[in-house]
Amino acid sequence: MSKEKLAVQTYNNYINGEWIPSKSGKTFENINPADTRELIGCFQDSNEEDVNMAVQAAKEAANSWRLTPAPRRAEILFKAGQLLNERKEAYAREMTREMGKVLKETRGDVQEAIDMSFYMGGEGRRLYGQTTPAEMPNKFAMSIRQPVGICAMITPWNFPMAIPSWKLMAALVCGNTTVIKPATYTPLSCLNLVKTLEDAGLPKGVVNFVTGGGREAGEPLMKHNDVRLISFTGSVGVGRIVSETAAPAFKHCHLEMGGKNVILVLDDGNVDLAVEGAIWGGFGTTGQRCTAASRVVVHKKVYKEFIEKFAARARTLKVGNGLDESIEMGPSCNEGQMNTVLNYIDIGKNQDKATLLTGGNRLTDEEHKYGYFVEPTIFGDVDAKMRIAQEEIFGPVVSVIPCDSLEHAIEIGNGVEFGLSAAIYTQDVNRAFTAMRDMYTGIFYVNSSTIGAEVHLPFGGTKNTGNGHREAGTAALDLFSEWKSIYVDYSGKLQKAQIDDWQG
Ligand code: UN1
Repeated sequence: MSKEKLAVQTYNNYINGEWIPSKSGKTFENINPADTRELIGCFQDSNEEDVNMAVQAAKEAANSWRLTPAPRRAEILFKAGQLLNERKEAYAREMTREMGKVLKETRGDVQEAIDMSFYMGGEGRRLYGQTTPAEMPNKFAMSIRQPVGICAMITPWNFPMAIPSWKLMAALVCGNTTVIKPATYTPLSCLNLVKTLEDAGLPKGVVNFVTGGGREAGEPLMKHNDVRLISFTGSVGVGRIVSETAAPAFKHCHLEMGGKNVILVLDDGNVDLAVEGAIWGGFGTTGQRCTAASRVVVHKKVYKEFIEKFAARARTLKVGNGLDESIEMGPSCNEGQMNTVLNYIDIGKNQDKATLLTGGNRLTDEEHKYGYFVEPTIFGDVDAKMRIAQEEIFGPVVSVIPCDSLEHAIEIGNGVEFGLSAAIYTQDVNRAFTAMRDMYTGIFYVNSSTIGAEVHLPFGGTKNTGNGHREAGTAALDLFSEWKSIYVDYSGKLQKAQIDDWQG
Protein backbone atom coordinates (compact mmCIF):
# COMPACT_ATOMS: atom_id res chain seq x y z
CA MET A 1 0.00 0.00 0.00
CA SER A 2 1.30 3.46 -0.81
CA LYS A 3 2.08 5.58 2.16
CA GLU A 4 -0.67 8.07 2.95
CA LYS A 5 0.50 11.57 3.55
CA LEU A 6 -1.34 14.27 5.36
CA ALA A 7 -0.25 17.86 5.23
CA VAL A 8 1.21 18.46 8.69
CA GLN A 9 -1.35 20.18 10.73
CA THR A 10 -1.31 21.84 14.11
CA TYR A 11 -4.18 20.86 16.36
CA ASN A 12 -5.51 23.02 19.16
CA ASN A 13 -7.01 22.55 22.58
CA TYR A 14 -10.79 22.77 22.88
CA ILE A 15 -11.76 25.09 25.72
CA ASN A 16 -15.15 26.69 26.29
CA GLY A 17 -16.26 25.78 22.77
CA GLU A 18 -13.21 27.28 21.06
CA TRP A 19 -10.27 25.56 19.39
CA ILE A 20 -7.34 27.53 20.78
CA PRO A 21 -3.56 27.16 21.15
CA SER A 22 -1.80 26.66 24.46
CA LYS A 23 -0.62 29.64 26.45
CA SER A 24 2.77 27.92 26.51
CA GLY A 25 3.26 28.70 22.83
CA LYS A 26 4.70 25.20 22.52
CA THR A 27 3.59 22.10 20.66
CA PHE A 28 4.69 18.47 20.55
CA GLU A 29 4.83 16.05 17.65
CA ASN A 30 2.63 13.02 17.07
CA ILE A 31 4.58 10.41 15.10
CA ASN A 32 3.46 7.27 13.27
CA PRO A 33 4.98 4.29 15.15
CA ALA A 34 4.86 2.15 11.99
CA ASP A 35 6.96 4.70 10.12
CA THR A 36 8.61 7.32 12.27
CA ARG A 37 9.36 9.48 9.25
CA GLU A 38 5.69 10.31 9.16
CA LEU A 39 4.47 13.19 11.29
CA ILE A 40 0.75 13.00 12.06
CA GLY A 41 0.52 16.50 13.44
CA CYS A 42 1.55 18.91 16.14
CA PHE A 43 -0.46 19.19 19.34
CA GLN A 44 -0.57 21.75 22.11
CA ASP A 45 1.96 21.32 24.89
CA SER A 46 -0.42 22.66 27.49
CA ASN A 47 0.40 24.01 30.92
CA GLU A 48 -1.37 24.96 34.12
CA GLU A 49 -2.81 28.12 32.63
CA ASP A 50 -4.59 26.15 29.90
CA VAL A 51 -5.84 23.65 32.45
CA ASN A 52 -7.18 26.42 34.65
CA MET A 53 -9.08 27.89 31.71
CA ALA A 54 -10.50 24.48 30.84
CA VAL A 55 -11.67 23.82 34.40
CA GLN A 56 -13.14 27.31 34.58
CA ALA A 57 -15.10 26.64 31.38
CA ALA A 58 -16.37 23.35 32.81
CA LYS A 59 -17.37 25.19 35.97
CA GLU A 60 -19.32 27.84 34.09
CA ALA A 61 -21.13 25.22 31.99
CA ALA A 62 -21.96 22.99 34.95
CA ASN A 63 -25.25 24.46 36.05
CA SER A 64 -27.02 24.62 32.72
CA TRP A 65 -25.78 21.14 31.75
CA ARG A 66 -26.90 19.71 35.10
CA LEU A 67 -30.32 21.25 34.57
CA THR A 68 -30.66 20.03 30.98
CA PRO A 69 -33.05 17.06 31.16
CA ALA A 70 -31.14 13.79 30.84
CA PRO A 71 -33.12 12.64 27.75
CA ARG A 72 -32.09 15.91 26.05
CA ARG A 73 -28.47 15.38 27.05
CA ALA A 74 -28.78 11.90 25.63
CA GLU A 75 -29.98 13.20 22.26
CA ILE A 76 -26.54 14.74 21.77
CA LEU A 77 -24.96 11.37 22.55
CA PHE A 78 -27.20 9.65 19.99
CA LYS A 79 -26.28 12.26 17.41
CA ALA A 80 -22.59 11.78 18.22
CA GLY A 81 -23.03 8.03 17.77
CA GLN A 82 -24.51 8.61 14.31
CA LEU A 83 -21.73 10.98 13.31
CA LEU A 84 -19.05 8.57 14.55
CA ASN A 85 -20.66 5.88 12.44
CA GLU A 86 -20.45 8.09 9.35
CA ARG A 87 -16.84 9.00 10.12
CA LYS A 88 -15.77 5.54 11.26
CA GLU A 89 -13.43 4.76 8.38
CA ALA A 90 -11.65 8.11 8.41
CA TYR A 91 -11.21 8.06 12.18
CA ALA A 92 -10.00 4.45 12.12
CA ARG A 93 -7.34 5.29 9.54
CA GLU A 94 -6.13 8.26 11.58
CA MET A 95 -6.02 6.07 14.65
CA THR A 96 -3.95 3.39 12.90
CA ARG A 97 -1.58 6.08 11.80
CA GLU A 98 -1.05 7.55 15.25
CA MET A 99 -1.28 4.41 17.37
CA GLY A 100 -0.17 1.60 15.08
CA LYS A 101 -2.82 -1.05 15.60
CA VAL A 102 -4.27 -2.61 12.47
CA LEU A 103 -7.28 -1.15 10.67
CA LYS A 104 -9.67 -3.93 11.70
CA GLU A 105 -8.91 -3.09 15.30
CA THR A 106 -9.06 0.68 14.97
CA ARG A 107 -12.45 0.25 13.31
CA GLY A 108 -13.34 -1.80 16.39
CA ASP A 109 -12.07 0.99 18.65
CA VAL A 110 -14.30 3.56 16.91
CA GLN A 111 -17.15 1.02 17.01
CA GLU A 112 -16.73 0.74 20.76
CA ALA A 113 -17.16 4.53 21.00
CA ILE A 114 -20.28 4.27 18.82
CA ASP A 115 -21.66 1.50 21.01
CA MET A 116 -20.96 3.51 24.13
CA SER A 117 -22.63 6.63 22.70
CA PHE A 118 -25.81 4.71 21.98
CA TYR A 119 -25.69 2.74 25.20
CA MET A 120 -25.28 5.83 27.39
CA GLY A 121 -27.75 7.70 25.17
CA GLY A 122 -30.30 5.05 26.19
CA GLU A 123 -29.46 5.70 29.82
CA GLY A 124 -30.77 9.24 29.36
CA ARG A 125 -34.27 7.80 29.67
CA ARG A 126 -33.37 5.47 32.54
CA LEU A 127 -30.74 6.64 35.04
CA TYR A 128 -32.84 4.64 37.45
CA GLY A 129 -33.01 5.30 41.14
CA GLN A 130 -35.29 3.56 43.61
CA THR A 131 -38.68 4.38 44.99
CA THR A 132 -39.29 2.48 48.16
CA PRO A 133 -41.77 2.50 51.07
CA ALA A 134 -41.08 4.88 53.91
CA GLU A 135 -41.40 3.58 57.45
CA MET A 136 -44.03 6.10 58.49
CA PRO A 137 -47.46 6.92 57.07
CA ASN A 138 -47.88 9.70 54.55
CA LYS A 139 -44.24 9.76 53.73
CA PHE A 140 -42.54 9.00 50.43
CA ALA A 141 -38.96 7.74 49.93
CA MET A 142 -36.82 7.64 46.82
CA SER A 143 -33.25 7.89 45.62
CA ILE A 144 -32.04 9.81 42.60
CA ARG A 145 -28.72 10.25 40.86
CA GLN A 146 -27.08 13.67 40.78
CA PRO A 147 -23.93 14.65 38.91
CA VAL A 148 -20.65 14.58 40.81
CA GLY A 149 -19.36 17.86 39.38
CA ILE A 150 -16.32 18.58 37.26
CA CYS A 151 -14.69 15.36 36.10
CA ALA A 152 -11.04 15.17 35.03
CA MET A 153 -10.14 12.34 32.68
CA ILE A 154 -6.70 11.07 31.85
CA THR A 155 -6.74 8.47 29.12
CA PRO A 156 -4.22 6.00 27.62
CA TRP A 157 -2.90 5.42 24.12
CA ASN A 158 -3.99 1.83 23.58
CA PHE A 159 -7.71 2.53 23.07
CA PRO A 160 -7.45 6.18 22.06
CA MET A 161 -11.13 6.72 21.27
CA ALA A 162 -12.94 3.86 23.03
CA ILE A 163 -11.62 4.62 26.51
CA PRO A 164 -12.27 8.39 26.28
CA SER A 165 -15.81 7.47 25.16
CA TRP A 166 -16.34 5.18 28.17
CA LYS A 167 -15.55 8.07 30.44
CA LEU A 168 -17.07 10.97 28.52
CA MET A 169 -20.40 9.41 27.53
CA ALA A 170 -21.11 8.16 31.04
CA ALA A 171 -20.09 11.45 32.64
CA LEU A 172 -22.15 13.49 30.19
CA VAL A 173 -25.38 11.55 30.47
CA CYS A 174 -25.11 11.86 34.25
CA GLY A 175 -24.90 15.66 33.89
CA ASN A 176 -21.23 16.30 34.68
CA THR A 177 -18.93 18.68 32.86
CA THR A 178 -15.47 17.52 31.97
CA VAL A 179 -11.85 18.18 31.09
CA ILE A 180 -10.07 15.39 29.25
CA LYS A 181 -6.32 15.00 28.72
CA PRO A 182 -5.43 12.17 26.35
CA ALA A 183 -2.11 10.35 26.15
CA THR A 184 0.49 12.36 24.23
CA TYR A 185 1.03 9.46 21.79
CA THR A 186 -2.58 9.43 20.55
CA PRO A 187 -4.23 12.83 20.94
CA LEU A 188 -5.83 12.87 17.49
CA SER A 189 -8.36 10.11 18.16
CA CYS A 190 -9.54 11.80 21.34
CA LEU A 191 -9.70 15.10 19.47
CA ASN A 192 -11.86 13.41 16.82
CA LEU A 193 -14.23 12.23 19.52
CA VAL A 194 -14.45 15.69 21.09
CA LYS A 195 -14.96 17.27 17.65
CA THR A 196 -17.79 14.83 17.03
CA LEU A 197 -19.46 15.84 20.29
CA GLU A 198 -19.10 19.48 19.29
CA ASP A 199 -20.67 18.75 15.90
CA ALA A 200 -23.46 16.83 17.63
CA GLY A 201 -24.41 20.04 19.42
CA LEU A 202 -22.76 19.76 22.82
CA PRO A 203 -22.92 23.18 24.51
CA LYS A 204 -19.64 25.00 25.06
CA GLY A 205 -17.69 24.21 28.19
CA VAL A 206 -19.30 20.83 28.80
CA VAL A 207 -16.33 18.94 27.37
CA ASN A 208 -12.92 20.58 27.33
CA PHE A 209 -9.89 18.98 25.72
CA VAL A 210 -6.32 19.75 26.69
CA THR A 211 -3.26 17.98 25.33
CA GLY A 212 0.18 17.79 26.88
CA GLY A 213 2.42 16.03 29.32
CA GLY A 214 1.48 14.39 32.60
CA ARG A 215 3.58 16.72 34.68
CA GLU A 216 2.70 19.95 32.86
CA ALA A 217 -1.02 19.36 32.16
CA GLY A 218 -2.15 16.18 33.94
CA GLU A 219 -0.93 17.12 37.39
CA PRO A 220 -2.47 20.62 37.59
CA LEU A 221 -5.70 19.14 36.26
CA MET A 222 -5.85 16.51 38.98
CA LYS A 223 -4.87 18.99 41.67
CA HIS A 224 -7.33 21.69 40.67
CA ASN A 225 -9.62 22.57 43.57
CA ASP A 226 -12.74 22.62 41.43
CA VAL A 227 -12.25 19.08 40.11
CA ARG A 228 -14.38 16.59 42.06
CA LEU A 229 -13.61 13.37 40.24
CA ILE A 230 -10.54 11.95 38.53
CA SER A 231 -10.91 9.01 36.18
CA PHE A 232 -7.60 7.53 35.10
CA THR A 233 -6.63 4.61 32.89
CA GLY A 234 -2.93 3.79 32.73
CA SER A 235 -0.08 2.25 34.67
CA VAL A 236 0.01 1.21 38.32
CA GLY A 237 2.85 3.64 38.98
CA VAL A 238 0.93 6.66 37.74
CA GLY A 239 -2.30 5.31 39.25
CA ARG A 240 -0.72 5.47 42.68
CA ILE A 241 0.22 9.12 42.10
CA VAL A 242 -3.33 9.86 40.94
CA SER A 243 -4.73 8.19 44.02
CA GLU A 244 -2.44 10.15 46.34
CA THR A 245 -3.23 13.38 44.52
CA ALA A 246 -6.95 12.80 44.89
CA ALA A 247 -6.83 11.83 48.56
CA PRO A 248 -6.28 15.13 50.44
CA ALA A 249 -9.43 16.73 49.01
CA PHE A 250 -11.34 13.42 49.05
CA LYS A 251 -11.90 13.62 45.32
CA HIS A 252 -13.62 10.67 43.77
CA CYS A 253 -10.92 8.64 42.14
CA HIS A 254 -11.38 5.91 39.58
CA LEU A 255 -8.33 3.91 38.57
CA GLU A 256 -8.10 1.33 35.82
CA MET A 257 -4.59 -0.06 35.59
CA GLY A 258 -2.66 -3.10 34.52
CA GLY A 259 -3.33 -6.73 33.83
CA LYS A 260 -1.47 -10.03 33.66
CA ASN A 261 -4.35 -11.92 32.19
CA VAL A 262 -4.44 -15.64 31.75
CA ILE A 263 -5.93 -18.28 29.51
CA LEU A 264 -6.34 -21.69 31.17
CA VAL A 265 -6.29 -24.60 28.72
CA LEU A 266 -7.45 -27.85 30.30
CA ASP A 267 -6.83 -31.36 28.98
CA ASP A 268 -10.41 -31.57 27.70
CA GLY A 269 -10.26 -28.15 26.03
CA ASN A 270 -10.47 -27.66 22.28
CA VAL A 271 -6.78 -27.04 21.58
CA ASP A 272 -7.26 -25.47 18.13
CA LEU A 273 -9.79 -23.04 19.52
CA ALA A 274 -7.51 -22.26 22.44
CA VAL A 275 -4.63 -21.57 20.04
CA GLU A 276 -6.78 -19.08 18.13
CA GLY A 277 -7.81 -17.48 21.43
CA ALA A 278 -4.20 -17.24 22.58
CA ILE A 279 -3.13 -15.69 19.26
CA TRP A 280 -5.91 -13.13 19.42
CA GLY A 281 -5.47 -12.40 23.13
CA GLY A 282 -1.67 -12.39 23.04
CA PHE A 283 -0.92 -10.58 19.81
CA GLY A 284 -4.09 -8.63 19.05
CA THR A 285 -3.34 -4.90 19.47
CA THR A 286 0.31 -6.05 19.59
CA GLY A 287 -0.35 -7.25 23.14
CA GLN A 288 -1.08 -3.69 24.20
CA ARG A 289 -4.45 -4.27 25.83
CA CYS A 290 -4.98 -4.19 29.58
CA THR A 291 -6.91 -7.37 28.85
CA ALA A 292 -4.16 -9.02 26.77
CA ALA A 293 -3.53 -12.73 27.38
CA SER A 294 0.13 -12.59 28.34
CA ARG A 295 0.01 -15.96 30.12
CA VAL A 296 -1.36 -19.27 28.92
CA VAL A 297 -1.52 -22.06 31.49
CA VAL A 298 -1.76 -25.41 29.73
CA HIS A 299 -2.46 -28.87 31.11
CA LYS A 300 0.53 -31.19 30.71
CA LYS A 301 -1.48 -33.69 28.65
CA VAL A 302 -2.03 -31.17 25.86
CA TYR A 303 0.99 -28.95 26.49
CA LYS A 304 3.17 -30.27 23.65
CA GLU A 305 0.37 -30.13 21.10
CA PHE A 306 -0.55 -26.63 22.26
CA ILE A 307 2.90 -25.05 22.11
CA GLU A 308 3.64 -26.56 18.71
CA LYS A 309 0.45 -25.24 17.19
CA PHE A 310 0.66 -21.92 19.01
CA ALA A 311 4.24 -21.20 17.92
CA ALA A 312 3.52 -22.35 14.36
CA ARG A 313 0.53 -20.04 14.11
CA ALA A 314 2.44 -17.10 15.64
CA ARG A 315 5.14 -17.51 12.98
CA THR A 316 2.53 -16.97 10.25
CA LEU A 317 1.34 -13.62 11.63
CA LYS A 318 1.98 -10.79 9.19
CA VAL A 319 3.60 -7.90 11.02
CA GLY A 320 3.69 -4.44 9.48
CA ASN A 321 1.96 -1.16 8.85
CA GLY A 322 -1.64 -1.57 10.01
CA LEU A 323 -2.99 0.50 7.12
CA ASP A 324 -2.35 -2.51 4.90
CA GLU A 325 -5.46 -4.70 5.23
CA SER A 326 -3.44 -7.92 5.07
CA ILE A 327 -1.35 -7.04 8.13
CA GLU A 328 -2.30 -8.85 11.33
CA MET A 329 -0.08 -7.14 13.90
CA GLY A 330 1.24 -3.59 14.03
CA PRO A 331 4.17 -1.99 15.91
CA SER A 332 4.57 -1.08 19.55
CA CYS A 333 2.97 2.31 20.03
CA ASN A 334 6.19 4.15 20.82
CA GLU A 335 9.89 3.70 21.27
CA GLY A 336 9.76 3.48 25.05
CA GLN A 337 7.17 0.73 24.88
CA MET A 338 9.19 -1.20 22.30
CA ASN A 339 12.27 -0.95 24.51
CA THR A 340 10.28 -2.27 27.47
CA VAL A 341 9.19 -5.23 25.35
CA LEU A 342 12.74 -5.94 24.17
CA ASN A 343 13.98 -5.67 27.73
CA TYR A 344 11.43 -8.27 28.92
CA ILE A 345 12.46 -10.57 26.08
CA ASP A 346 16.01 -10.26 27.34
CA ILE A 347 14.87 -10.98 30.90
CA GLY A 348 12.93 -14.03 29.66
CA LYS A 349 15.98 -15.40 27.88
CA ASN A 350 18.83 -14.50 30.21
CA GLN A 351 17.41 -13.99 33.69
CA ASP A 352 14.33 -16.22 33.80
CA LYS A 353 15.94 -18.69 31.39
CA ALA A 354 12.63 -19.69 29.86
CA THR A 355 12.57 -21.46 26.49
CA LEU A 356 12.15 -19.06 23.58
CA LEU A 357 9.74 -20.88 21.26
CA THR A 358 9.45 -18.21 18.59
CA GLY A 359 10.17 -14.54 17.94
CA GLY A 360 12.35 -12.50 20.25
CA ASN A 361 13.66 -9.85 17.88
CA ARG A 362 13.00 -6.38 16.65
CA LEU A 363 12.28 -6.37 12.91
CA THR A 364 14.82 -4.26 11.08
CA ASP A 365 14.44 -5.22 7.42
CA GLU A 366 13.55 -2.65 4.76
CA GLU A 367 9.80 -2.93 5.37
CA HIS A 368 10.05 -2.55 9.13
CA LYS A 369 13.15 -0.53 9.89
CA TYR A 370 11.37 2.80 10.34
CA GLY A 371 8.84 1.40 12.81
CA TYR A 372 8.79 -0.08 16.31
CA PHE A 373 8.14 -3.66 15.23
CA VAL A 374 8.87 -6.67 17.42
CA GLU A 375 8.18 -10.27 16.37
CA PRO A 376 5.33 -12.16 18.04
CA THR A 377 7.24 -13.83 20.85
CA ILE A 378 6.41 -16.95 22.86
CA PHE A 379 8.24 -18.37 25.83
CA GLY A 380 7.60 -21.99 26.86
CA ASP A 381 8.39 -23.98 30.03
CA VAL A 382 7.75 -20.83 31.99
CA ASP A 383 7.62 -21.03 35.75
CA ALA A 384 4.73 -19.07 37.24
CA LYS A 385 7.12 -17.08 39.44
CA MET A 386 9.37 -15.83 36.64
CA ARG A 387 9.32 -12.12 35.96
CA ILE A 388 7.91 -12.59 32.45
CA ALA A 389 5.01 -14.48 34.05
CA GLN A 390 4.45 -11.90 36.79
CA GLU A 391 4.95 -8.43 35.33
CA GLU A 392 2.85 -6.62 32.78
CA ILE A 393 4.82 -6.35 29.54
CA PHE A 394 2.25 -4.65 27.29
CA GLY A 395 3.66 -6.11 24.11
CA PRO A 396 3.61 -9.20 21.88
CA VAL A 397 5.17 -11.57 24.42
CA VAL A 398 3.29 -14.59 25.78
CA SER A 399 4.43 -16.99 28.49
CA VAL A 400 3.19 -20.58 28.37
CA ILE A 401 3.14 -22.27 31.75
CA PRO A 402 2.49 -26.02 32.18
CA CYS A 403 0.04 -27.19 34.87
CA ASP A 404 -1.23 -30.49 36.35
CA SER A 405 -4.90 -29.89 37.11
CA LEU A 406 -7.75 -27.40 37.19
CA GLU A 407 -6.85 -26.43 40.77
CA HIS A 408 -3.22 -25.91 39.81
CA ALA A 409 -4.26 -23.80 36.81
CA ILE A 410 -6.45 -21.60 39.00
CA GLU A 411 -3.69 -21.20 41.57
CA ILE A 412 -1.25 -20.06 38.88
CA GLY A 413 -3.94 -17.91 37.27
CA ASN A 414 -4.58 -16.05 40.51
CA GLY A 415 -0.91 -15.85 41.48
CA VAL A 416 -0.21 -12.37 40.16
CA GLU A 417 -0.71 -8.83 41.46
CA PHE A 418 -3.44 -8.06 38.90
CA GLY A 419 -7.00 -9.29 38.40
CA LEU A 420 -8.51 -7.98 35.20
CA SER A 421 -9.42 -10.80 32.83
CA ALA A 422 -9.15 -14.60 32.65
CA ALA A 423 -10.41 -17.32 30.34
CA ILE A 424 -10.80 -21.09 30.38
CA TYR A 425 -10.94 -23.59 27.56
CA THR A 426 -12.80 -26.73 28.66
CA GLN A 427 -15.78 -28.77 27.53
CA ASP A 428 -16.65 -29.66 31.10
CA VAL A 429 -19.35 -27.45 32.57
CA ASN A 430 -18.33 -28.30 36.14
CA ARG A 431 -14.77 -27.15 35.55
CA ALA A 432 -15.95 -24.02 33.73
CA PHE A 433 -18.17 -23.04 36.66
CA THR A 434 -15.48 -23.81 39.22
CA ALA A 435 -13.00 -21.53 37.45
CA MET A 436 -15.71 -18.91 36.93
CA ARG A 437 -16.20 -18.86 40.68
CA ASP A 438 -12.59 -19.13 41.82
CA MET A 439 -10.69 -16.86 39.44
CA TYR A 440 -10.49 -13.55 41.29
CA THR A 441 -10.79 -11.25 38.28
CA GLY A 442 -13.23 -8.59 37.08
CA ILE A 443 -13.84 -10.31 33.74
CA PHE A 444 -14.04 -14.01 32.87
CA TYR A 445 -14.52 -15.86 29.60
CA VAL A 446 -15.42 -19.47 28.86
CA ASN A 447 -14.07 -20.88 25.59
CA SER A 448 -13.06 -17.44 24.39
CA SER A 449 -10.01 -15.23 24.79
CA THR A 450 -9.34 -12.67 27.54
CA ILE A 451 -10.16 -9.70 25.32
CA GLY A 452 -13.40 -8.45 23.82
CA ALA A 453 -15.42 -6.84 26.62
CA GLU A 454 -18.75 -5.34 25.50
CA VAL A 455 -19.81 -1.85 26.55
CA HIS A 456 -22.96 -2.77 28.45
CA LEU A 457 -21.18 -4.88 31.07
CA PRO A 458 -18.97 -3.59 33.87
CA PHE A 459 -15.29 -3.27 32.96
CA GLY A 460 -12.50 -3.34 35.50
CA GLY A 461 -10.58 -5.65 37.76
CA THR A 462 -9.47 -6.70 41.21
CA LYS A 463 -6.23 -6.28 43.16
CA ASN A 464 -3.73 -3.87 41.54
CA THR A 465 -5.86 -3.57 38.41
CA GLY A 466 -8.16 -1.04 40.00
CA ASN A 467 -9.50 0.57 43.14
CA GLY A 468 -12.89 -1.10 43.29
CA HIS A 469 -14.76 0.86 40.66
CA ARG A 470 -16.02 -0.28 37.29
CA GLU A 471 -16.64 1.63 34.11
CA ALA A 472 -18.97 0.74 31.23
CA GLY A 473 -22.38 -0.80 31.88
CA THR A 474 -24.63 0.70 34.50
CA ALA A 475 -21.63 0.46 36.86
CA ALA A 476 -20.30 3.58 35.11
CA LEU A 477 -23.35 5.49 36.30
CA ASP A 478 -22.36 4.73 39.87
CA LEU A 479 -18.96 6.16 39.12
CA PHE A 480 -20.20 9.37 37.52
CA SER A 481 -23.17 10.14 39.78
CA GLU A 482 -23.80 10.63 43.46
CA TRP A 483 -26.83 9.16 45.15
CA LYS A 484 -29.28 11.46 46.82
CA SER A 485 -31.93 9.92 49.07
CA ILE A 486 -35.09 12.00 49.31
CA TYR A 487 -37.87 11.79 51.88
CA VAL A 488 -41.13 13.63 51.30
CA ASP A 489 -43.36 13.89 54.32
CA TYR A 490 -46.94 14.82 53.48
CA SER A 491 -48.44 14.00 56.88
CA GLY A 492 -48.50 17.62 57.95
CA LYS A 493 -46.81 16.82 61.25
CA LEU A 494 -43.31 16.09 62.53
CA GLN A 495 -42.72 12.37 62.16
CA LYS A 496 -39.53 11.11 63.75
CA ALA A 497 -37.81 8.13 62.09
CA GLN A 498 -36.60 5.45 64.50
CA ILE A 499 -38.39 7.28 67.35
CA ASP A 500 -42.09 7.42 66.68
CA ASP A 501 -44.41 4.46 66.79
CA TRP A 502 -45.96 4.42 63.31
CA GLN A 503 -49.45 4.68 64.75
CA GLY A 504 -48.35 8.01 66.16
C1 UN1 B 1 -8.05 -2.12 27.40
O1 UN1 B 1 -7.40 -3.13 27.20
O2 UN1 B 1 -7.53 -1.15 27.98
O3 UN1 B 1 -12.08 -6.01 26.17
C2 UN1 B 1 -9.44 -1.99 26.97
C3 UN1 B 1 -11.32 -5.48 25.36
C4 UN1 B 1 -11.68 -4.14 24.77
C5 UN1 B 1 -11.29 -3.04 25.70
C6 UN1 B 1 -9.89 -3.16 26.19
N1 UN1 B 1 -13.07 -4.08 24.49
O4 UN1 B 1 -10.28 -6.02 25.04
